[in-house]
This record gives sequence, C-alpha cells and structure tokens, in this order.
Amino acid sequence: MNIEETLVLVKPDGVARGLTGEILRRVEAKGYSLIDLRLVQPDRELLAAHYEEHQGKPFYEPLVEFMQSGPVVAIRLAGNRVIEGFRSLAGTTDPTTAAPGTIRGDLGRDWGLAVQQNLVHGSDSPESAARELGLWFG
Ligand code: DAT
Ligand code: MG
Repeated sequence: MNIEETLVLVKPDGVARGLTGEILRRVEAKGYSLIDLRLVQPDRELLAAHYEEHQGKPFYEPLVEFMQSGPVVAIRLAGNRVIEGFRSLAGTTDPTTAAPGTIRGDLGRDWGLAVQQNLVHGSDSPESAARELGLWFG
C-alpha cells in the first residue's frame, strides 16, 4: 500500500455545469476518501502560485483568467496511489482526445471550448501534491 493525498480541483466549468456531484461520485466509487473539501473563489495570487510551472507559456493568461471566472471546488483526496490514480480517472489534458470512460473524455464538451476548460485538476507528483495542498488548504 502507498497511501497518498492529492489535490483535486473541480474547475469553474465543472461547477457551473453542475458536474461536481458526478465527479465526486466517480472518485468515491473508485474508493478514494474525501479528507477535506471547500468551495473557493481563487484570486490571481493563489492561481499564480498554483500554476507557477506554466508561467510564460502561451496558455497561461487565458488559464488564469478562466480559473477566476467562478467558484472552484477544492478537494483533499486520499487513497492508495491516488496521485496517479486520479490522473488516470481524469484522462489526458485535452478533452477532445481524452479516453472515453474518463472524466474529461466522457464529460468534457467538445464544442470548441478551450483546452483549459477540462473540468478538473489533479496534482501530478507527490511534490506537487504537497505544495498544492498547502496553497489551497493551508
Ligand atoms: P493537466 O491539467 O492535465 O495536468 P497541464 O498541467 O499541462 O495539464 O496544464 C494545466 C492546464 O493548462 C490544463 O489543465 C489545461 C491548460 N493547458 C495545458 N496545455 C494547454 C494548451 N496547449 N492550450 C491551452 N490550454 C492548455
Ligand atoms: Mg498539471
């Protein structure tokens, strides 16, 4: 067993479309545990720290703007190999090509929305998870 914690975000598009429950259902059905959960209206400072690795990339500004467009559900999620496991549940970054069966593949709307509107975020390593959980949950 390798019990880990990860940061999951239901992004503004997921909250606005009423998909928080469906996303939580998938996460709980997989056997992961909700440790903490909050509705957050993130400010630019939080998002700049969260997306530090992407600063300077062409999609950075639209991404930060989009993430401020409405409330986000932040989840502290625990489970065996949950960092890798949640990213597998989420699917690859672009909803157009994310595999069917994944959150992004099944629920990411393919009607010309920008790639950043891909419903969820999940930390990508133990180091990222520790850093991001600190930012969102203190
Ligand atoms: P992921 O969220 O799958 O970990 P990432 O960390 O590479 O992906 O990028 C963070 C977010 O930025 C991603 O969820 C959506 C957006 N993004 C990434 N690549 C993009 C691109 N080429 N065009 C537009 N948005 C992009
Ligand atoms: Mg990432």
